Amino acid sequence: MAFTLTALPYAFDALEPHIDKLTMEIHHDKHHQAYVDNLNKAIAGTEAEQLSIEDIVKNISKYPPAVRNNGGGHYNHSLFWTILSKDGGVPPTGELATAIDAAFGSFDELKKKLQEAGATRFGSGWAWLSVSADGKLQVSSTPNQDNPLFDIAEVKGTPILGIDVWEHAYYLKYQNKRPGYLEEIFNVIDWKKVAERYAAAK
Ligand code: MN3
Repeated sequence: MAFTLTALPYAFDALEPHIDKLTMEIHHDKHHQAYVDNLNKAIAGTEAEQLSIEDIVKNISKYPPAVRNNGGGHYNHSLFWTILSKDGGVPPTGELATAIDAAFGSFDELKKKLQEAGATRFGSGWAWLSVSADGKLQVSSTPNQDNPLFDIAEVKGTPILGIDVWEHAYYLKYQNKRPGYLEEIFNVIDWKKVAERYAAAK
């Protein structure tokens, strides 16, 4: 069973002006599609064809680099699209807000840590908010298309928010100004979706 690319849950221009339409089109239709296609090629004829993407990335050390790069790419982008929304930008409430305050002191501190994780990731990668095995919130970053579910991740956990800091995620609008992108994206992060993922993960 081959993996397929799911349509974006909103229009390409839904996140304007914070994330521009052309970036969303190329990012979803070209970059994510390529991860899906190359993942399918990499696992063709192997047992991995029967597995979910979660089961593949959780045991990523068993697989060759093409599965690591493209399986990670497929998982990460599938998560990324769902935690963005034109109605985003409203800080979390309820259980997630309480957990953020307990772990980081305040929402603003969490935001600062995520921006720092994204800004200091050299080259391409992701900034993450994840839930550890013992239920704690943690911020980390990974190179390339790695993620906290990987059995070889430095900081392991269940990702509930991922911020793509590859240049393809922001270069058309922000050029070399990654910190500008990392400020603006907070206007479209859907913390209700992150809270749903938190409730399921902890
Ligand atoms: Mn990307």
